[in-house]
Order: sequence, then structure tokens, then C-alpha cells
Amino acid sequence: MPRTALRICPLCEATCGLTLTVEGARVTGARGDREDVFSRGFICPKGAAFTEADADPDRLRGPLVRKDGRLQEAGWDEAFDSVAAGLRPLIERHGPDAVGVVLGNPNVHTVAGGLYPPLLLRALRTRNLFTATTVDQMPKHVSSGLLFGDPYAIAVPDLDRTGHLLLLGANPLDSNGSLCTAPDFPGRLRALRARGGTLTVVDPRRTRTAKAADRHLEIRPGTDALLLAALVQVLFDEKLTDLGALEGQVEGFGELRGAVREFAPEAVAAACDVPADTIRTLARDLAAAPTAAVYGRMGASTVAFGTVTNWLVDVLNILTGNLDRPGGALFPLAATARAPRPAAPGKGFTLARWHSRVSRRPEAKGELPLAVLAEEIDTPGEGAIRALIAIATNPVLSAPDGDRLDKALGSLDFMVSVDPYLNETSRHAHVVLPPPPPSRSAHFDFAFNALAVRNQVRYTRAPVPLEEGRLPETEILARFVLAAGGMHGADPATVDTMVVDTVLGKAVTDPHSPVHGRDPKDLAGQLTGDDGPERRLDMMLRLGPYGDGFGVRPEGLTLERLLAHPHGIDLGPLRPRIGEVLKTRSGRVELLPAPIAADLPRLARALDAAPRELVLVGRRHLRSNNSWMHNVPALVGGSNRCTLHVHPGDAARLGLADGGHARVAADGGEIDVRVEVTDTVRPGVVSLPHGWGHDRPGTRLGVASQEPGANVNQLLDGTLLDPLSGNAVLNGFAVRVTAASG
Ligand SMILES: Nc1nc2c(c(=O)[nH]1)N[C@H]1C(S)=C(S)[C@@H](COP(=O)(O)OP(=O)(O)OC[C@H]3O[C@@H](n4cnc5c(=O)[nH]c(N)nc54)[C@H](O)[C@@H]3O)O[C@H]1N2
Ligand SMILES: Nc1nc2c(c(=O)[nH]1)N[C@H]1C(S)=C(S)[C@@H](COP(=O)(O)OP(=O)(O)OC[C@H]3O[C@@H](n4cnc5c(=O)[nH]c(N)nc54)[C@H](O)[C@@H]3O)O[C@H]1N2
Ligand code: SF4
Ligand SMILES: [Mo]
Repeated sequence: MPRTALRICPLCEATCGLTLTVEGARVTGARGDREDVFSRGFICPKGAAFTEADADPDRLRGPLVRKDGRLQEAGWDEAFDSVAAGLRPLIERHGPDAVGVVLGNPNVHTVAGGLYPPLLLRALRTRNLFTATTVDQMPKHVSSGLLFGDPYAIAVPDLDRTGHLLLLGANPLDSNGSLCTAPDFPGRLRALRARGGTLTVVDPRRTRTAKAADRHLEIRPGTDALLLAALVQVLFDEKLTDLGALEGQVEGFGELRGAVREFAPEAVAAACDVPADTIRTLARDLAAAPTAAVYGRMGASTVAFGTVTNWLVDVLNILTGNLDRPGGALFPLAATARAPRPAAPGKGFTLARWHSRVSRRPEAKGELPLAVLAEEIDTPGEGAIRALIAIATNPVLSAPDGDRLDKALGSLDFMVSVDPYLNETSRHAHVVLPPPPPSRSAHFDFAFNALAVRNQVRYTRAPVPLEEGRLPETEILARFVLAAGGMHGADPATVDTMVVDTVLGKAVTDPHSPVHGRDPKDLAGQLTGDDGPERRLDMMLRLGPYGDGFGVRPEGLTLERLLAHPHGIDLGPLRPRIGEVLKTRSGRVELLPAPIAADLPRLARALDAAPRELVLVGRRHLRSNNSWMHNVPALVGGSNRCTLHVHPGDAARLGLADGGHARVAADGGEIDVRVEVTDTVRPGVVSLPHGWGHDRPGTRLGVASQEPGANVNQLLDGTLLDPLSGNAVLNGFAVRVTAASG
């Protein structure tokens, strides 16, 4: 008899609830969970293909260990012996920085990735930490750090209540949303327009999202910071600013007015290729809207002015009185967040506390730019990376200059990948530790509940038990923490026990904690859950803002209460809470932080820079997910292909034919791709998706290697970064395109 089981979808940031059909140990179907408190049955083609993605026969079933130069099947004990033997002597001889760590995107989509990497980093004490953040949203963290004192204080647009959404460089109809967790983003945008609201989209491509908008500005790539600065200038010039409830909580208002003076609409219009009166009208509309929210994503982040652009997004929200008010942009409060405490000045946010060894790039929130990983490995000398730990990441395709990184990985003394696939990156590992597929894992969204447009909490246990001989990813990472920290062989449960003891030990001494003054042993004894990760979740929920405080608020959240609500618990709409959020030294919003002010002259120089003839931007397809879902037959093919979108005018000028081939060249290299002529890109702009290039030997990707595509990141040499955040420029860089024979 088939049964059903619930599983939150881990395949994108929308976190939809799925109802799986399970026959024996096999998942045979997936549909949207109509009772899910947040997603209400919504599902996209990726979620519908959960079964195929989960059961991909190319997923690894057990660890691989390199012997005689070849990766061979091995047992878990042997694999962890190899990890300890590979890492410890290197650390003892060369110091902690000899080990580099790369954390990839799926870490924000797993329980293991939420709970263990911080412990691993503490055990290793390396400064060579790289993550997907520096090819994604680091500019947002830096901007939030500078404005609010906390790089994780990210305001999300109040999608369900806003009157005007200004969306820049985001395409949620294909991505399903990012840094704005909202299952059924398309439906929520339809509802916005149905209630009389306005959707304005700024994108050099006429995306599916742009087609659904009231107004679409086909901006020249890389110039959003100028556009936004002009909007701010108009607000000041026409006396349209209104801080609303933030009045008295903001520093630097007058200084900001001076800083944007030269960015009038007439001054930026040519560079942005947006008419000055359109900019003026947009500024007035934003100011006049009963509520409005400005929101930017990849196209506003992975650009040369990424931090300034993200800063201006929130500056606009602040100056129109929309930050921290319903219908504007608000700070979510997740169930596992630290319980709020009274407003008080904090320590602020400091950038550039250290620099990378080779090209002296500054750190941001403890990370170095992923774009400099290759040079940190292949440039010899003291402090070079000799061993690498790669968890849920495929930087050979995701990061700039994959060929150089590919070679660098091949030169390492030791490398471990925690990854379900033998792919372009993990093929270099000495040990590959494969996690089980999602149907065998419990799910909780530690990351995305803090970015959700509604406060809510859901937990799903593993729909299907693990097979003999497999380990949950939580245990893989716990054993990794022990092996890396010199405690190889200890019981992995001790990792969770140590965390519980430490957290509760601190909580009882914290006067703001609900458990202040209590006995930590007694509290630990009250924790429920089947394993260490569940007990840690119970602890976080009970200490959190909605928690039972270990009995202090008997109606509050516990793991048991959450398990009794399998479709989740709605915790209400987002609420104003800036007082709890601010951690700047002044205790106020710091509107014009010094590092930003120092970057504005660079923006001013962009006012009269001659536009480049041809620039490249990325794109995402609804049935894709970065570099690792091209191996699922149901998700590839059709329009999900690695083609170069070229405007008809450019195609004629360059002698390119639809279906023909082109050679694309830039500073990092050249690639050959198939051409698709389309007027959905503006003239002067070509577009390629990322995550392709599955033609390297030694991988086990039977489907993806059939139609490998080309790696767009080969066009980059790793030197093009947003200077403040170290984020790679992946959108709006110059390319040369010529016809090729194919
Ligand atoms: N040119 C260009 N480059 C880009 C982007 C772009 O828009 N344009 N986008 C950037 C962005 S936003 C991001 S986030 C990065 C993503 O880049 P990465 O962080 O490298 O992530 P993915 O490419 O998604 O690769 C994820 C890896 O995790 C593995 N994996 C899948 N599920 C699990 C799991 O449950 N556990 C573990 N341990 N591993 C798992 C997959 O097999 C794969 O190897 O790419 C960036 N690169
Ligand atoms: N289907 C699918 N969904 C995904 C992913 C996926 O690979 N596939 N990846 C997930 C991840 S890791 C992330 S981070 C999110 C990303 O989510 P989004 O940011 O919504 O996705 P993108 O498709 O990268 O949208 C960026 C848009 O910016 C535009 N753009 C490029 N340059 C500029 C510019 O200079 N200015 C402006 N205004 N626009 C510009 C591009 O044309 C593109 O439409 O998606 C997530 N969801
Ligand atoms: S929108 Fe995202 S979370 Fe929802 S079903 Fe699709 S891939 Fe899964
Ligand atoms: Mo991302």
C-alpha cells in the first residue's frame, strides 16, 4: 500500500511543502502540500521532478577514497581515517591556514549545512574560508552590516501587503525568489496587481517577470547604482523624503543629500539608457505609493557596484518611510533566531579585518572572495592552501576561471568533497563523502525562515528511513568535525552534546534569556528528539522568540509542538522590529557609512564612462538549479539549454545566425556556444546561463555529459570584483562575440 509523507522541498529558496507518495522504500510521486501553512499547495516543475532528482542513479551510494591514484569504493571508517590522516599532519606542519574550506549553496538547504559548518570552522581555525556568498549576495551582507550593524539583518519586501514593488535584477518567475522566501512568488505578484498595486521591473532582459510587470525599464547592465542614486537625488530635490517611524533613528541624512547631488536623473540617463523623466516619475511614484518596497537580487549584486547598489536599495526604503513598516521592507523573525533583546548600541560591523595572501583582497564577514581561491592554491609560498574541504559546492563551474581552479585542485596535497555527485569539482577529491538523497533526510529551514515574507515554522522528518550502510549528512559532518579537530574516532553524538552544553551554559548566565539562573543539566534533560540534531533544534526553538523558554511560556514552541503540526505553524505577518535589529555603534541607522562614501567617487566616474559595445548577463531557467541539476532527464532539454541569447540587431551586425555557433571571448578565456536570436535581450547585451560545461573527464554524470554546454565562468579571470564585498562580477562584463563554425 502506498503511503504519503511530507517533505519541505530543498531545491530552491521558496521552501514549498511537498506531499510524497512512498511505496515501500521508493518515492513514487511528489505534489504540492495543500495544507502547508506557507506554500498552500504551490509547486514548480523542479518540485514536481523531486522523485527523479532524488532517485538519480548517478548519486553516489557510499564513500570513495583515492588509492593508487584512483577513486575507489570504501567503508565510512576507512574514509574518515583518511580524512584525519590527510588533514591533521598538514595542519600540524603548516598551520591552520593550510586548509581551505569552501561551502556551497546547498548548505543553506540542509539541516547538516545549518548546524555543523560553524563547528568545523571553529575546529580548523583557518582564515581561508570561501563560500557561494561571494558569487552571490555578499554585497547585501556588507550593506546591511554597514547600515544596521549586522550583516544578517536583511529586510525583505512585504510582498503580500506592498503597494508598489520595485524589483531590480531579479527574475522570481524563473528563480522562485531569493533573499525573499515566498512560495508561489508568481501568485503573490499577481495578487499585488489585483489589489491595485504596481510592479516595476528593472532588467536588461524582458524576462517572464518583466512581462508580468506594469513597467519595465530595460537598463544598461551594471548601471543600477546610478539609477537608484538618481531616485534618491529626486527625493531630496523635490522634498519627497519622509522617514516615517524611523525619524530620530537615522544618522547621516544631511550628508547623504550632499553625497548624491551630482546624480540627477539628467546626469545618469545616458549611462543607464533610461530617460530622465522616467526616473523622475518612478521616484515620485515610490514616494506617493501608500507603501512601497525596493528589492534587488543577482543583477543588482553580482555587478561592479554591488555593495553601493544594495545600499541604495535600503536607502530608498528608508527615505520613503518604507523600511520596517508593513507593506514596505521588514526584518523577519525566525523561530530559531535569538530571542529579541532591548534596543542598545552594538559593536558595529567592520570590513577588511584581514586580506587574502596573494592579491590582498579584503575579507568580509570572515570570508575571502571565492574568485581568489585558485590563486591561493596555485601560488606557492608560506600560507598557501595545501588541503581543501569542499562541502556542497562545485566551484569549477560556479566560480570565475574554472580551468585554473580545475588545475589548482589537481595539485592539492589533500582534498575532501562532501557531495552526492562525482562532478567537475569532487573528481579531484581524495575522499568523497556522499550524503543521502533528500527523501532520506529531515528538513528544517534555518536559513530561509529568516528571509521569509511571513513568519512561520515547519519541520519534516525523513520520509523514508536510511538504507543499511548509509549515514545522514548530519552525522557525516559531525564525524568530519571530530576528524578535523583532532578527536577522530570519538562518538559523533558528543559534538551535539557539546553544543547543547555550551549554549545552555551561556543562556543561564544571560539576564535576557528566559532560562536565566536555571540549571543547564536540568534543561538539557528536558530536550526531546530522536537524535542530536533534533535535540539541538528543540533547544533553539525553546530558547527562541516564540519558544516555551523551557516551561516559562507553556504555550510556546517546542519540537514536540512542531511535530504535532506537520503542515507547519503560521507565526503571523512580518512586524516592525528595527530597535531589536540595530547593532551599530550609534544604535541608529547609519545612512552614509564611511566605506560607501569612499566608493561614491568611483560611481561618479561611471557617469561619463563610454558604454562598452557588448556585455554579458546571466539568466536562470525554471527547470535548472545552478550547476547540479542537469543530470535529471525530466529537467533538461527544451528551452533549458546553454544558448547565447543575442538581440536580432546585434546578430545581424556580428553575422550570427539563429541556431548557429558563436565564439565568446573575454579576459578569462573563450567558449563556443550555440546562438539563439531573441529580442528578449536589449541591444548590446548577450546572455548565457551558468552551471554548464559538463564535459570534463572523470565525472559520473551520465545525463549532463550528453549535452554538456559551456562554462560561462571561463570568460572571467577572477580579478573583476566589487571592491567592498569581494563579490565576483558575473553580470555586465565586456565580451567579444564572433561567428564560429561549431
Ligand atoms: N556566471 C554565473 N555564475 C554563478 C551564478 C550566476 O548567476 N552566474 N550564480 C552564483 C550563485 S547565486 C551561486 S549560489 C553559486 C552556486 O555555486 P555552488 O555553491 O558551487 O553550488 P552548485 O553549483 O549548486 O553546486 C552544489 C553542489 O552541491 C552538491 N549537492 C547537492 N545537494 C547536496 C546535499 O544535500 N548535500 C551536499 N553536501 N551536497 C549537495 C551538488 O552535487 C553540487 O556539487 O553559483 C554562482 N555562480
Ligand atoms: N530555476 C532556478 N531557480 C533558482 C536558481 C537556479 O539556478 N535556477 N538558483 C537559485 C539561486 S542560488 C539564486 S542566488 C537565485 C537568484 O535569483 P534571481 O536573482 O531572481 O535570479 P536571476 O535569474 O539570476 O535574475 C537576475 C536577473 O538580473 C538581470 N540582470 C543582469 N544584469 C543586470 C543589471 O546590471 N541590472 C539589472 N537591473 N538586472 C540585471 C538578469 O537579466 C536576470 O534576469 O535563484 C535561485 N533559484
Ligand atoms: S518553487 Fe522551489 S521549493 Fe517550490 S517546488 Fe519549486 S524548487 Fe521546490
Ligand atoms: Mo545563489
